[in-house]
Amino acid sequence: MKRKLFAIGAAVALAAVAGAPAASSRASKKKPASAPVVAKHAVKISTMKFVPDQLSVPAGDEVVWTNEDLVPHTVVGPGFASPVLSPGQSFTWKAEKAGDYAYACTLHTTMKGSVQVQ
Ligand SMILES: [Cu+2]
Repeated sequence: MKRKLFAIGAAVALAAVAGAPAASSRASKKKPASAPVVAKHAVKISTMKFVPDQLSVPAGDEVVWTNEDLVPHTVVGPGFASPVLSPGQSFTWKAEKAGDYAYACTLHTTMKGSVQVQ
């Protein structure tokens, strides 16, 4: 009787050992812990317009404006201001705080857009 109990105990111990490598290999298949991936949202500047001119993004994401027009533009809003963007240049803003951010091009004041940060 004592011997039988020992055998059951050994089997449980073996099962535990056998389970350990499987668990660790599963864990090692996970992506390494690193900084959270920041999503980027693209706005193109084309034919004197921001496209899209309205955007809604979660807080923490980035908005990237790229000047695909033939003339320079800027992107200026509350808390952010790009330099003058020549054609082909881009400007990235990290949307850290929730709120509505209306922005414009200071070179062409009819060019307006907004980003809603949630
Ligand atoms: Cu402009």
